[in-house]
Amino acid sequence: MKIKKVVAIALVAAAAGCSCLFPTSAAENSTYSKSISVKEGQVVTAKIYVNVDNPVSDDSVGNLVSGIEYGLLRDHEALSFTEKTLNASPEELCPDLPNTLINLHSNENESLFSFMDVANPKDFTDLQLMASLDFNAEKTGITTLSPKVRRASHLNMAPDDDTITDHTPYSSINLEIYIDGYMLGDCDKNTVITVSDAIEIQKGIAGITELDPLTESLADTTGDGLVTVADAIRVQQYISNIIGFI
Ligand SMILES: [Ca+2]
Ligand SMILES: [Ca+2]
Repeated sequence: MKIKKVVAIALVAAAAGCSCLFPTSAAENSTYSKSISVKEGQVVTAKIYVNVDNPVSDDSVGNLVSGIEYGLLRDHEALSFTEKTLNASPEELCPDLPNTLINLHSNENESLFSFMDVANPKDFTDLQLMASLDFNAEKTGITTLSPKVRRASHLNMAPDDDTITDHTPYSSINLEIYIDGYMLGDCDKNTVITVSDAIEIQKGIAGITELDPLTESLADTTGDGLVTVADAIRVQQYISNIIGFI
């Protein structure tokens, strides 16, 4: 009932014309997976980013998205929520989203978020920070975080059409990982990723420097439990904008 009412109000100002076009192509990564190697006692921060490309050519809708459901899958025996994250408000967990409109449901391994604001749809063309979550590493080893967009949608604005058009195939989701406050790959811990981080990794591989446990975790950008040249290459790819996330 609430959705229909909002649409009725919106229709007064909306341009006429059908907006109920169907997607014709799809982005590839509405699911994503990232492995990291952590040591017991480290704090892992996972920042979830989502964007939704413009799937609709009708200007009356544009790229405004009214709702997104997204989740993060993890092994709860390896990564447990910190007290800070457990006690955080939705506004603190999802600082870039319109307030009061986020629901968070969590079971053992999955946290599911839903953002819905039919009255104030939001442009998700650029990456948006959807949540920042802190975890305690409960054991040493490789663990995997898998975020997923379950649904991204807008309300159609055409007369007699208050259905929801699915944008999910056009959405992409990514993770930015921090360990003990340092971004994955930031091996010299100066809060920026530069070529000197790749050099630190290469020095470690060559035995010129010994990597301490935190640096070892930060250096393993591929998340396979080993520090190799592939990790340095990943840092260089990030610096060169070949990849958007380490
Ligand atoms: Ca750095
Ligand atoms: Ca590695």
